[in-house]
Amino acid sequence: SKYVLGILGATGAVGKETLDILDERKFPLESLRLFASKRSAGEVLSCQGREWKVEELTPETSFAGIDFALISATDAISREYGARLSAAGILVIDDSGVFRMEDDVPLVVPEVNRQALRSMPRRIVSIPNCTTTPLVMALKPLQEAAGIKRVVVTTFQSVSGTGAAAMDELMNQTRNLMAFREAKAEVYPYQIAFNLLPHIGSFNEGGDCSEEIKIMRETRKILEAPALRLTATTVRVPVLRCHSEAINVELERPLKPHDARAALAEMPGVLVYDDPSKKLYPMPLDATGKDDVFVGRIREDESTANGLNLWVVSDNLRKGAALNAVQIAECLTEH
Ligand code: 2RA
Repeated sequence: SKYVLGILGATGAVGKETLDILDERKFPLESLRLFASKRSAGEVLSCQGREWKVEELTPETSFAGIDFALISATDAISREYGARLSAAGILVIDDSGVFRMEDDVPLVVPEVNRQALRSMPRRIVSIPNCTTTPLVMALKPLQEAAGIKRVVVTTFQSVSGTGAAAMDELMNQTRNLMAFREAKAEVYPYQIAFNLLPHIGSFNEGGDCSEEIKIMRETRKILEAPALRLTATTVRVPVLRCHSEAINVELERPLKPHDARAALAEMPGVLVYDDPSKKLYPMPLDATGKDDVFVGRIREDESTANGLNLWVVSDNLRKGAALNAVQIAECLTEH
């Protein structure tokens, strides 16, 4: 059978990636309804060889006939329309953080915890933050092979995580600096070109930022490990696409790098890309546009018992958002 999909936030970076992925994966589409703000309404986007006109999302919009709604817009849109659409019997796949930590909303990466899709009392399923997904994709096989005691992760997040305006800001600042002109910072608090910002989201009184809190809470929920000891530092870097993560894991039982590499290689959706002797390690330029989570620099951490270091790179617009959402829709349409 075929399905009617609604995409809220269709003209954003994730929305456009979603259309490409629906095309590539030949998702069984009966039709599409694309929604965006007034500013983008009227745009025509193509998917599966057909043209689709973007509609303005308004409180009067009728969603009749839609089977699945993919939301990747603002938290306010997710809060208002996620509730409204699911109440209308539409299955909502939400990319925001609004519902992720609710007990009656599954938080899903299909390769890691697809079983969580069995219970969706509110007809809402959340996809994780784009830094959480690659982390749990790498941790799951290690958790199964040797148990996990503690994780320390530092992220290097591209500006596409903030959106198209941030990508423009990085490019414009770089051009201006190359021409010895002033580089204005509007999207970010400071210049991002040739700089690093250890600040994503908002700070709490303890000095953690909301992006770090999200990674810690979401990872524990997805791995069903509420007591997992985990700490994160999130950094915005002057890269256009892909998030990278330096991950240090303290396992419960011994696991040699060779065996860790084998466990990771067996994980669907993970590509082990790791041969320092040939200068082979994951980089954003390798993972951009790709579906896999790239894992490399797998090596023992001799500073602790059963310690392991690894380096993970994944496309934050694809597996970090759009691909994960489409894969969930595929899971829900399989009979
Ligand atoms: C970011 N993870 O990178 C957040 C939202 N995509 O900005």
